Amino acid sequence: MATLKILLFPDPKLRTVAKPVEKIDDSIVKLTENMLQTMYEGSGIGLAATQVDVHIRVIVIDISDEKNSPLVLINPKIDKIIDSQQKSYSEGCLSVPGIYEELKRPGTVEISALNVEGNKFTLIAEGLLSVVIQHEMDHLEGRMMVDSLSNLKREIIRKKMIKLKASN
Ligand code: GNR
Ligand code: NI
Repeated sequence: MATLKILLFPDPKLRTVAKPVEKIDDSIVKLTENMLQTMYEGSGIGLAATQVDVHIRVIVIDISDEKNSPLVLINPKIDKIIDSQQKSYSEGCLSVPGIYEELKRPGTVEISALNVEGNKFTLIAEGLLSVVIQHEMDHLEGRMMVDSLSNLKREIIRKKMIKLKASN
């Protein structure tokens, strides 16, 4: 396994729209393993392939405290918004380290995806899981947490991230 480099905002590659996975082969399995390792190493609870500069529709998630419940979603879709009432959550992002922003999203959603064996599954996500899945699916569309902020706030964050990159 390998740790992958995470792209940082405002890297324009984070704006790439990811393509569907057509065939789940060894390279996809290996990618999911490396993404999980990268996520755990960064103390994240989710990671989209976009963030490691691979522009296909793959996300990994683990919201468990023990970090022993990895979830892989390939070609994820929101089938149904079950509770459209927007819920607010303080979100972080490994591509915008150290920044937390309150974002509103639908509370409960029904998701379908393929697992790493290529089998379709559905799940009803609520609470933190729902937030993280929606956050990761935004990455696959080239959208980011900072997009809904004011231009001023986004500009402050952009400058912070450029300084952070220069100091690394
Ligand atoms: O680690 C992460 N924590 C988090 C907290 C609240 C809402 C969303 C997230 S996802 C984030 C990891 C990440 O950047 N995924 O793209
Ligand atoms: Ni993120």
